[in-house]
Amino acid sequence: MPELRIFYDLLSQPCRAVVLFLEANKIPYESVVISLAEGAHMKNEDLGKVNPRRTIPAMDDNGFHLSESGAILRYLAAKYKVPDHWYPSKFENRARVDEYLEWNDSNLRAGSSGFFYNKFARPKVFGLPADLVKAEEGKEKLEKAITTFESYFLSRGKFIGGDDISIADLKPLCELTQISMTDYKPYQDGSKVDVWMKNCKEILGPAYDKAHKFVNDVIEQGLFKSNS
Ligand SMILES: N[C@@H](CCC(=O)N[C@@H](CS)C(=O)NCC(=O)O)C(=O)O
Repeated sequence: MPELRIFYDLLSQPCRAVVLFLEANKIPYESVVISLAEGAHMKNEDLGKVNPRRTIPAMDDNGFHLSESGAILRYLAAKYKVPDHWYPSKFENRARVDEYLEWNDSNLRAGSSGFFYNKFARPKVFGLPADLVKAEEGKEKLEKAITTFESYFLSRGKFIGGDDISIADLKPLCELTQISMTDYKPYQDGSKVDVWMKNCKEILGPAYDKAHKFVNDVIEQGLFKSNS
């Protein structure tokens, strides 16, 4: 049994980012699946010990407990000595990755999760009324974030850190795959962000498919289409 335990739900964007990284680097881990829809994050005793704030992803590495996907990704990249491009040792390149990770949660994630949670997850996952005002605010924030993402964060090459994929790419990728479950597409076919997504998917290959099994099933079922 691997000593690394990861608490996650593939419905969650930051959880998928961590699972993607583990799968892409073939790092062995024990899955502890926490169903957000069933409120398991509030009840699971082990999760309460590993992360008293009860958010996922959370990690238990042989007694070392960590939450926050960005911190978990940096920790795993350092501990497992993965190829350098994931979290570059050259400090300028690493700073670019960190710059994105600092920006993501209050911009691109705030927009995408604000839209998705209020319009789709509340009614279709949690049995709560949709909040369309907050969903609209999320959508506006997401569109603004995508403009910045393209003009600034994707200005240095194929990926955020330059020509190679890094942990920074995994977070926005999973935010935008969340939106791909809906009938709203916040960017044009062939746009910079669209091409970047295709490049990420291509390079991640089977790891992408494994982490996105839930997303791909939902797309097939049309669960998060506005009129379903
Ligand atoms: N900034 C955190 C966000 C974690 C987060 O919000 N996770 C959600 C699922 S996407 C969660 O655990 N929600 C349950 C809750 O907040 O009670 C990260 O990147 O790990």
